[in-house]
Amino acid sequence: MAKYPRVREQHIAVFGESGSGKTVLVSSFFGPTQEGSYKNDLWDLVADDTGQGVRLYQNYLGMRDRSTAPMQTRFKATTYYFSVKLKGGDNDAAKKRPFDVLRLAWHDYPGEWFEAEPSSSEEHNRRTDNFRSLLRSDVALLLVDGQKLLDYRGEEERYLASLMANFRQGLLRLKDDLLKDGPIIEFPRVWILALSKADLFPDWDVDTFRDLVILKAAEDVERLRSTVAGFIETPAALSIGEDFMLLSSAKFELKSNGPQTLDIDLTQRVGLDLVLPVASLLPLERRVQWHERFDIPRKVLDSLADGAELLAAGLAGGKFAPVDKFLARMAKVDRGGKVAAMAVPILAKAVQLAGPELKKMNEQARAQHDYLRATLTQFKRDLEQGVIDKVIRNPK
Ligand SMILES: Nc1nc2c(ncn2[C@@H]2O[C@H](COP(=O)(O)OP(=O)(O)OP(=O)(O)O)[C@@H](O)[C@H]2O)c(=O)[nH]1
Ligand SMILES: [Mg+2]
Repeated sequence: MAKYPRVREQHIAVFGESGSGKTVLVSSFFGPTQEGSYKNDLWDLVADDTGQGVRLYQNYLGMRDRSTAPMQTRFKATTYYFSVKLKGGDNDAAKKRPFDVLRLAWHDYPGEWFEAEPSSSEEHNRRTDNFRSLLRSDVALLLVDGQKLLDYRGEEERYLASLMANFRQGLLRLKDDLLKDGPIIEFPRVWILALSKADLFPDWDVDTFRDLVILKAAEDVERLRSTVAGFIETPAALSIGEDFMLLSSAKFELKSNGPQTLDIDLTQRVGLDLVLPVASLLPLERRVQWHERFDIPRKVLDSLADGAELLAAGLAGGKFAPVDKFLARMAKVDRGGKVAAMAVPILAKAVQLAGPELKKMNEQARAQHDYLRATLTQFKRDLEQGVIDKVIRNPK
């Protein structure tokens, strides 16, 4: 018998220099879901570690009610575990679903890593160990600090070049230790360039940001890409500099009447609702695209979006007849060839769902109280909307 609740875990790594907005981001992601007035008809978000959850909510309340941003956490690596708990635990649809909880592990890396050499060999070892824990992430967000872009207005290439070089250096310092056993199979393979503090650029969309990066820093991004490619097995399966998004945790505004005070409007967020969809669905989509384009060794496919079959089954559900049979076989632990071969068309179909057909499936799933499918189709709709609104851009 399977254990209940069945949990599917997804990791996301957030990289950014000190002050680029990582801690505010995770606080603003979580905080609103803890407000008394928060409503979500499909799932509840909880922090697996109560103390962590309280601290994040405190950060959020500090911003909301006192206009103070959280303390910087420059030297501290933290992994936050959140669980998206699907509603409707004991209905019929729930009994058939492949999982009940989608757990998000959010790795918040200290800015200092990318700026300074480790001060001792213990510090070096600590960094290496911490870095190992993020290798399970499929997606990494690379933050480009909007405030720095403003500070370097007109010569953004200087900031962007140093940012990319710092990321490269941060990785290269760990390379020998990480590659002791040869190229790494499981490694983040989708690196999204994300503009943090996008509220500082009210008239930008994701294309404005992308054009700036390409115009001013294409070579630096390419250098970072080839550095990362040097870490991994099957380097063709790697996207860096292809996905872009805008992020803003709140609208931060200086009030200039009287003594200068900060106004933080947390109702005006950008891109945060895309974090769950990006973490859960983007690896699945990329896996299908890469699989269609070139031969990827099985071990790499399996490590990329591991458990993608379950997600695809949750997404496409009973609409595609093979799914039930497929899940039954999965349950019998046929991890070999046959199940994988069956999975390909299911994955492809799940990924292709779009537009009116996707909308219809989402409405049906809601009507049938099939909360898993409703949630996953909603995530897919959110991604679609993010593209339409030009908050996120993915390669075709
Ligand atoms: N305009 C604007 N400012 C922001 C936003 N998010 C963060 N900031 C500002 O940036 C400062 C630093 O944010 P943090 O989240 O603490 O930065 P961090 O990346 O965690 O930095 P370290 O902990 O040093 O690694 C905050 O105190 C805010 O003043 C945002 O979305 N918009
Ligand atoms: Mg921080």
